[in-house]
Amino acid sequence: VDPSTRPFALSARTTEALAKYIEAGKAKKIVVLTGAGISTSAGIPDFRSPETGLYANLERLNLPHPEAVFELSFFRENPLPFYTLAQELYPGKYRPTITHSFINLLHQKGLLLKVFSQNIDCLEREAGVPGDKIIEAHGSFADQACIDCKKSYPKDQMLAHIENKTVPRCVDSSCNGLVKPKIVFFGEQLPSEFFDNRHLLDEADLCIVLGTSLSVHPFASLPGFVNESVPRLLINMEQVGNLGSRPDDVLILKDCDAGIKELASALGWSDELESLWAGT
Ligand code: CNA
Repeated sequence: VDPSTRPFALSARTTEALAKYIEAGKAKKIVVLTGAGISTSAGIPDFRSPETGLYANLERLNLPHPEAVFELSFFRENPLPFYTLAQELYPGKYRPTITHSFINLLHQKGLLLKVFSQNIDCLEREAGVPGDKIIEAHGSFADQACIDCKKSYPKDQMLAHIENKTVPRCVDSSCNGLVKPKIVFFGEQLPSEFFDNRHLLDEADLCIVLGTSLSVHPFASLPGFVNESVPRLLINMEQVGNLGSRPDDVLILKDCDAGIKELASALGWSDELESLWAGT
């Protein structure tokens, strides 16, 4: 197709064409959707990558099936596997990746509308993205409560339990329920801010999907809310969801950090990005 007559937002389905779209000031409300794949290079395993993913390495926890570690019914019976994992995943141990810094760079340039993250590692925040720009769709370790009476549990005591891989119990001894960080388990409702902000996908003038298998609902439905005429970029090891099905979808099927560096280079932002990342 002759680029000048291509009746779509992008002149071609390439990184360069997308960079031109951004440089032309057409992307000022960017929504970024992230998953575990943006944190693997920080040293945090994802769930589903064969061999390296958590699900492939959970035998040692003696689970009936890998997902059980994030199921409330299993947690009630045996909370220890979750606390073993929590000790590994707990925020503060890992450095944000250059991909996380790119999200912060979008924010600093005033182009980031919102980032919806499925991750519980808080690395978007640690990269410098302000809290009000982040929707932690699957909750976070920021808060914790009893799963029965819902009473809040002190942070310092929680930290001690996480560090020792022991199981905290409700502050109310007559309840004695199990305490769990407010990360969303399978079957649990997502935080209300997820639903309150979902409409932003419809306002976006660019959607960037990074490092997710898009296999967990309702998060997986978010790219579908993006306007048909708005470009969507996927940077992931594999094609996921229906990304690629629209004329303005751009797919960079490789490592997130490599794909992000490619995009930053096309935008002339490489030095800025590297120095932002160096400061994390
Ligand atoms: P997932 O289902 O494990 O999928 C990860 C996706 O990323 C896959 O498509 C991989 O091919 C891809 N991928 C892995 N590494 C890279 C890389 N370096 N570059 C590009 N692509 C890569 O993870 P999702 O996030 O989609 O699943 C949702 C779950 C995973 C959420 O509920 C998270 O809470 C949960 N999780 C979070 C973390 C974390 O906080 N870092 C870690 C593990 C799991």
